[in-house]
Amino acid sequence: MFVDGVKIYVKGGDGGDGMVAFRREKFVANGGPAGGDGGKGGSVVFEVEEGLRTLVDFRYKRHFKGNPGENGMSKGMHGHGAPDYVVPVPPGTIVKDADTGELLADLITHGQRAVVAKGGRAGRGNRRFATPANPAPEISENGEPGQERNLELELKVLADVGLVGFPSVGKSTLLSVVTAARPKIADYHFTTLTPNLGMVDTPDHRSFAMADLPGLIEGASLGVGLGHQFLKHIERTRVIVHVIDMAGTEGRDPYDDFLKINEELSQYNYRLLERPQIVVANKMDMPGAEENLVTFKEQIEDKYPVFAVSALTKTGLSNMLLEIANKLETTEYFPLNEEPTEDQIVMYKHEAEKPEFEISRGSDAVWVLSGSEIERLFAMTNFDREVSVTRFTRQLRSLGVDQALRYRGAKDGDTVRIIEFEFEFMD
Ligand SMILES: Nc1nc2c(ncn2[C@@H]2O[C@H](COP(=O)(O)OP(=O)(O)OP(=O)(O)O)[C@@H](O)[C@H]2O)c(=O)[nH]1
Ligand SMILES: [Mg+2]
Repeated sequence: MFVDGVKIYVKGGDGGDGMVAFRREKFVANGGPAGGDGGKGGSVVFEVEEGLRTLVDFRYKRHFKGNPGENGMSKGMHGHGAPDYVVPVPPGTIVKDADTGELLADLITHGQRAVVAKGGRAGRGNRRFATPANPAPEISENGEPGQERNLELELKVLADVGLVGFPSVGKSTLLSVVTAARPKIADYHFTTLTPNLGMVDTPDHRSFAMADLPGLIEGASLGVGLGHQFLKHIERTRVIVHVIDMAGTEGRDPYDDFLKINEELSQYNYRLLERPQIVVANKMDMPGAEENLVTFKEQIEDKYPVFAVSALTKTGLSNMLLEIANKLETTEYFPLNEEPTEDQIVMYKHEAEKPEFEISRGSDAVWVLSGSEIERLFAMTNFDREVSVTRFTRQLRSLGVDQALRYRGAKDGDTVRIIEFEFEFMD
């Protein structure tokens, strides 16, 4: 688990002021009160958007103010209330009052909402203050100021993928080249003492959280090295990425490494071996690695997919990431027996950009495209005219949508949906 935290300021919109006004009619000496009420101020509301994975947007924008309600008007007209200011947050966002520490909301499921700063109530116009004793009051109310608060947002996410392997095989290096995380990298054992977490964005725009777990050694299940502490982290990940130094830099045999680590995993919890495992043959840039890989593949037979990469020269990474994302899509979450402890929480700063679009599968097996850029283009297209439809499909292609759909397995004739518009996928 990692925590991403930010502090922000929120303020609900002020309520609109009520008005003091009187009717002016011909031949009526003293018209009655006619000042309308103000409108209510807009609240600041957080809403879970499941496509979001980080709080990175809040690093750039830290002030959120609801719009004020309109003031009341003469002739008894009320001011309009301001709409709520809805701010999307990722699932797993915990909202606390930064000054009191009070927990305000724990936002988990898509669409879940929390009002974090209430808009002010509207002020009443003088019409509301008329009584038999005072039929022409000159008073009105001002709108209530919106609620104001400093908030602390935290995001708690579990790693989807854990990198396991002997010390110094390049787990942290690998994490550093596929995410924005900057873990410590060095040529001595146990460089990593607590897991670092990064967000991966695959070439076809899927994302998942990856952790570089501390190195395992023989006997870890008995507590040797950093032992149990580390195996506990692995229990929390859905897919195991087993990193192997294919060059045998430290004189060990790669296949022997593979067996030993898996033995430790199964000693700790035999069910860990039921988890999908992807083997990453790292350090392929080193002499001897190619020959070792040939032997290794014969030994491992076809039991696990093997990806030959070099974290150092950044080769072979795309296919590896696509396979991990595929495995994640077909793997359930594993129930945890206990709450994570403090030592499993590490800070993580992520500056990656949001993908331009996302592809998901609707319950009716239709491919669903979403994302602000696609939705903007969609909104600007007049679907009554064929030329503009053609232009739209061209725009999608240039965003890489066609290619990504094909990657995900879309076939000619499949239905693709954007908002409520559906079309047929064709190469
Ligand atoms: N030649 C080569 N060296 C690599 C590669 N990947 C990592 N290294 C080097 O291997 C050493 C160990 O890398 P780390 O990423 O710290 O290894 P680790 O698996 O995280 O190690 P621990 O945290 O100690 O378990 C460093 O000196 C890296 O520069 C690679 O693909 N090729
Ligand atoms: Mg490391």
